[in-house]
Amino acid sequence: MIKKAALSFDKDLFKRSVVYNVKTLYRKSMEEATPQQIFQAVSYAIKDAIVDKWMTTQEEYEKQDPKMVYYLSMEFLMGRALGNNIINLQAHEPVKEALEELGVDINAIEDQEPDAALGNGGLGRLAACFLDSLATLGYPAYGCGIRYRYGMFKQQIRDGYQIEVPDNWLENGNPFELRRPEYAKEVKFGGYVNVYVDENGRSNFKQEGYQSVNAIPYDLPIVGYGNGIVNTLRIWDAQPVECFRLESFDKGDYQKAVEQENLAKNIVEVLYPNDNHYAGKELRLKQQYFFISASVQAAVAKYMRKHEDIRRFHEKVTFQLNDTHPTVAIAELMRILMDEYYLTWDEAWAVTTKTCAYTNHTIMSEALEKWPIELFSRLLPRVYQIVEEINRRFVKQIEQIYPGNHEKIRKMAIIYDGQVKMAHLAIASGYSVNGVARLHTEILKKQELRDFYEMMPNKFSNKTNGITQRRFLLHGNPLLADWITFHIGSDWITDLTRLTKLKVYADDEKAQQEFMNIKYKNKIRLAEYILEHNGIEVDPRSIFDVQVKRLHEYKRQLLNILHIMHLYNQLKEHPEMPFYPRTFIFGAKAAAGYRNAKLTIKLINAVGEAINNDASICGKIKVVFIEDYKVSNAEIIFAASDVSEQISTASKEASGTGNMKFMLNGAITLGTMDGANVEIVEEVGEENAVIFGLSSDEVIRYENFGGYDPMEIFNNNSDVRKVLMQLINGTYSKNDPDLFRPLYNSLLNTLSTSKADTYFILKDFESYAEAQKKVEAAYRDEKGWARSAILNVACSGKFSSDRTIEEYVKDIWHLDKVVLPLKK
Ligand code: 26M
Repeated sequence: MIKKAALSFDKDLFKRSVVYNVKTLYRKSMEEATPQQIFQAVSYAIKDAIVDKWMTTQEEYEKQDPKMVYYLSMEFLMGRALGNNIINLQAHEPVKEALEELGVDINAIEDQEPDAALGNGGLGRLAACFLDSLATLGYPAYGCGIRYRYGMFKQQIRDGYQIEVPDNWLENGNPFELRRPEYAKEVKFGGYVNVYVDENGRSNFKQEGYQSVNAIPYDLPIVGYGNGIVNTLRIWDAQPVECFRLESFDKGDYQKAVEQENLAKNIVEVLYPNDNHYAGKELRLKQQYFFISASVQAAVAKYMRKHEDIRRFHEKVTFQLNDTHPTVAIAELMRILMDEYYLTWDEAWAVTTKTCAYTNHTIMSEALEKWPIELFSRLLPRVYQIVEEINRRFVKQIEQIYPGNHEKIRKMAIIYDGQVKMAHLAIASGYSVNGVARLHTEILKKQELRDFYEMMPNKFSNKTNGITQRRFLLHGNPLLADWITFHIGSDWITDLTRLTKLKVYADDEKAQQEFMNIKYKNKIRLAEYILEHNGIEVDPRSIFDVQVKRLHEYKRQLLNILHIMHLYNQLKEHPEMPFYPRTFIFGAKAAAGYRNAKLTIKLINAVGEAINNDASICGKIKVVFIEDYKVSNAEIIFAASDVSEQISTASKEASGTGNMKFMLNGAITLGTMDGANVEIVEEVGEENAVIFGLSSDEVIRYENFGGYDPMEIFNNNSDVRKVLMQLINGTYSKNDPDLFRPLYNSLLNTLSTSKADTYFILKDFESYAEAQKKVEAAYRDEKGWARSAILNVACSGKFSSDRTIEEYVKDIWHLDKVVLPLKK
C-alpha cells in the first residue's frame, strides 16, 4: 500500500539533501561521517520538508484568523523528534529506503537523538501528546514553555543506588529548533510599584527599581499526521538585558548588571525534577513568571497586530493552564490589560475570566502550590497587588453567598494564612476547571474542591486523559501497527475507535498466534535491550510484568517488590511448587531529595541482585531495573509487556497515562480501581483485566477515621511478617541490616511520630497476591490470554488523546479546524 503523502515525499531530493548536509556541515562524505553527524544531516533534511508546511500553516492562520489555544505548561516531555516527524510526514517508508540506499540503518540514526526531556512524567508527557493531537486534528494551537538548558536528569544506577547526572541535551545542538530573537520580550522582577496620576486623572502603575531579563523564543515544529499542518511549540530562553557600556558603570550599575546576568543564567538552567511535590523554591516562581509573562505578552502582541479592540481578546485566544504552575498568567493578563491597554478592572476581568481555563492533575496535598506572601510580593510586586484585589473581590462574593460563614472564607480565600493559593486563584478566575479522569473529577467535586464546586458547579467538567497512538503504537510498535493495518486498514491512525474492528479476531486462533508472535518478537527486542544495558539475561517466554512510572510512595512500587520478595520466599520453601516464569521489570526516577523513593530503588536492585543470582530457583524469577526510564525506551517497553502494573492506592492517581499505553500494546492491566483504570476496565470488561484492593471510597473512609492499624496485619499474616522482617534483618543488605528500616518504619511506624502505611500497602497485600495468582493462571491459558490481549487493543480506542482534545475543543476551547488550501 502506498500512502498519498509518501508519493509527495521526494526520496531522491531527500537523499541528495542528506549527502549535501553531511558535506556542508562536516566536510565529510557519507562513509566518513559518524552516526551523530548523519543524524544531524538527516534531521536538517527532514526539517526542510517540514518548513514549507510550517510556513503555509502559519500563513493560513494569519489569513483565516481563527481562535487559538495556548497550552501553557512548565513541562513538555517530547522525547525524540526525528522518528515522530518522519512518521507524521507519512514519509517513513521512503526515508527508510533512502537511508538504506545510503547504507544507513534508520533505527541506528534515530538512536543518536537525545530525548527532549523537558518534563517529569505524566503531566509533561500529556502536554506532548496533546500537541500531537492538536496538529493532527488541524486545530490552531501553541505550546508555550521553557527551554531548560538541562532537562530531567539522566539516571545512573551505581551499586543499586540512583545517581543523578545532568542532562546536557543541547550538547550537539537541536536541529529542529528555530531561534527567533526578533520576538524577544522583556520580563521584570522585583522592585516596587509607583502610582502616577496622568493628565486624564488616570492612575498609572509603574514597576520601578526592578531587574529584568530578555526572553528569547525558540520555536519547534509540531507536525500533524498526514495533513500538512505544522503547529508551534514555543520555548523561551533567558538572556541578560544589555545595559550600559562597561566603562560607564558606576558601582550600583555594576552590581545590577552582574545580578541581572546571573538572573538570566539561573532562570532556565534546569527543570525541577519533582513530580507531584511542591517545594516552594524562589527560582521556581521566577521560572513560572518568566515564561508566562513572555507568552502572555507575545499572545497579546500577536492579537493586536490584527485587531483593534483588546476587549475582545477572548474571542481569539484561550489559555489552558497545565496544573497551577502557569496560574500567574491570570494576574499577568490583568496587568497587561490594565497597565498597558488602560482597561478598567471590570473590563480586564471580563476578558481574563473568559480566557483562562485550569486543569487539575493531582489531589496529593503536598503538590498544592502555596507561595508565601513575602516571597510572592517581593518578586512580583505589581502582580501581587492584582492578586490581592482579585482575592478581595472574591472574598466579598463568598460573603454575599454565605453571609457570616468564616469557615468558607478560610477554606476558599486565595490569600490566607500568609500564603497565595494558586489553585484557588485558578478556580476563582478561570472559566473552566477540569479533572483528568472520571473518578478524579468526582473526587475533586465531592472532596478536595467541594466548596468551589458548590459555589460554581458550571465551571467543572471531566476530560479523561489520552495518549497519541502515532508515537505509542505506530512508531513504538511497528510490528503490531502493521498487523492491525493489515486486518482493519490504517484509519485507526487518526481514529483510534476503529480498533473495535479487531474484536472479531479475538477468538480467531490464527490471529491469536500472529498477535502473540508479535508480542514475542517485541519481548526479544526488549530482552536484547536489557542484556545490553543491564547485562541480565531474561527469557522472552516468561511473563513480562512491568511497572514503569515515576517513583512515588502512592504509586506503590514497594507493594510490587514486597510481593516479589514473598514469591521468592515461597519458591525457596517449596521448590517444586508450580510457578510460571516471570520477569519483573521496573523503571522509575525518584526526585533527588525523596529518601523513601530512592531507598525503594535500592531495595528493588538489592532484591534483583539476590534473586537473579540464585541458581536454586532456576531462573524462574528475574527482576530487572531499567536505568534511565524515558520516552524513547518506554516505547520499546510498552510494546513488550504482558502485564501492566497500575497499583496506586485508590483515589491517589489522578488518571495515569502509562496504563493506556500498555493497553494499546496488548498488555493486561493488573490494577486498583483508581484514576483511568476504572474507565479501562469499563471499556475492556472486568474479565480482561485483574483488579484488586480497596476502593477509593474505602480509602477515603479510612483516611477520615485517621487511618487503619497495620500492626493487625503484621500480627495475623505470616507472609507479610516474614517479608517485613527481611527488610530489617539484613536479608537484602548484609553489611547494613538497618539500611531499609525507613521503609519498614513507613509501613509499621513503631516510633509513632507519623502515621503508618498511609498508602495501604499492607492492607492491600493479600488482595494483590491473590490477583497475581489470577494473572499466572490466566497466562497459562494461552488462547484465553491472547484473546484478552487482543481485546485490550481492540477496546483502547477511547484512550486516544485525539478524543480528549475533541472534548476540550467542544466543551472548553471552542476552536474551529483549519482547512489548508489545495496545493496548486
Ligand atoms: C511542583 C512544584 C515544584 C516542582 C515541581 C512540581 C510538579 C511537577 C510536576 C508538580 C506536579 C507535577 O506533575 C504532576 C503530574 O504529573 N501529575 C500526573 O498528571 C498526569 C496527567 O494528567 C496524570 O495521568 C497522573 O495521574 C498525575 O499524577
